[in-house]
Amino acid sequence: MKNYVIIPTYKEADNLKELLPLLTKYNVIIVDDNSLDGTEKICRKYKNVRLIVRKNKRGLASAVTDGILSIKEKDAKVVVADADFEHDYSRIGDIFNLLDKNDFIECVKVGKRLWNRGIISTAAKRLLYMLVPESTWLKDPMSGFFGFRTGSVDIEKLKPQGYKIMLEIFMNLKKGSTKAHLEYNYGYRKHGRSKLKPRVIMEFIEQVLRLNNYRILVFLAIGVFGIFLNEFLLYLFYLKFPLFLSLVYAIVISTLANFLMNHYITFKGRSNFIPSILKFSLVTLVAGLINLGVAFYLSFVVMYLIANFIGIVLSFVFKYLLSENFIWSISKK
Ligand SMILES: Nc1nc2c(ncn2[C@@H]2O[C@H](COP(=O)(O)OP(=O)(O)OP(=O)(O)O)[C@@H](O)[C@H]2O)c(=O)[nH]1
Ligand SMILES: [Mg+2]
Repeated sequence: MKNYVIIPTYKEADNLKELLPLLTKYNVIIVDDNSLDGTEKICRKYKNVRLIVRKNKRGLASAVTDGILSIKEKDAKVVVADADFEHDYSRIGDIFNLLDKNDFIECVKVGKRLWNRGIISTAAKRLLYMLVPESTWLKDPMSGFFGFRTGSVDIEKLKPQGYKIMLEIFMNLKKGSTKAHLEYNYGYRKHGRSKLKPRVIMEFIEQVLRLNNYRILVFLAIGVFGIFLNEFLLYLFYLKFPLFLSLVYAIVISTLANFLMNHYITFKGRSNFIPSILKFSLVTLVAGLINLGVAFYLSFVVMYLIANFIGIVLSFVFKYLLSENFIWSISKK
């Protein structure tokens, strides 16, 4: 099976000068976004390097995707790495070896990071893990150093957006794909500057919502619908029954409707009915107590309606996160 090393570049000529001599035994694909810094001249010196220059496109993830699409073989082994020496190129051979028996290899960095980037990426990682539980297999989901077999990925489903192409490829692995981790020593950028812009944070949030299949929005819509259903039922019951009983009926039925809709729509096929409804009842109770506690406590500080609203928002977040990771949790292999 053929091996390829794909490296996306933007203004990395100085790094490429030092990097390409280290990679002469591999088929290298450089996907450059028209850097005009001498990248072309350097690449032309190497017979094993194929250079793709993109004139009208920018973006790391789409560059890697274009590199993958340029591979003609049905199944090939691919390693993706940055050009700036943060990744350990001496491990590329190990990744290719691991790809003999695995479809996907995540390279996990060990070593220090700048503290502020550490905080941002830890927060991003937490958000991702909570909203996209499948991704928790990845130890370093923001990484751009990984390997995979092209035959094990639904390439046509990739939506290259922003920076996180490994995550995108991981989420589009075919069923039954085998995977492994490999640790490497994290290095520091040799030349030039990071191309990371604040915009990537927004792009990342968009990508997380998409990988979450917008379940959080469906969950929210079902919740809002439940409020109206509750009011409507209360109106109907109160025509016939005393208020307290009508309230109990309306609450019980709208809560049950909420469960059914989330079970059969938002988290369809994720877990069995009985355990889900038992866990749901427990979580609903605790969420109610959170709403009550927060609203009551905060009412000493702010207006009671605002206090209640904050309580509602917090109990929503609590209930959503537990829905995703407890009530309808997926089995993680
Ligand atoms: N083709 C292409 N490559 C890019 C683009 N943005 C970044 N790259 C390349 O992708 C790799 C990673 O970019 P960096 O800017 O180092 O990003 P990072 O490593 O995630 O962030 P730092 O930790 O700040 O270095 C480098 O080889 C870049 O040249 C782009 O828009 N197009
Ligand atoms: Mg970098």
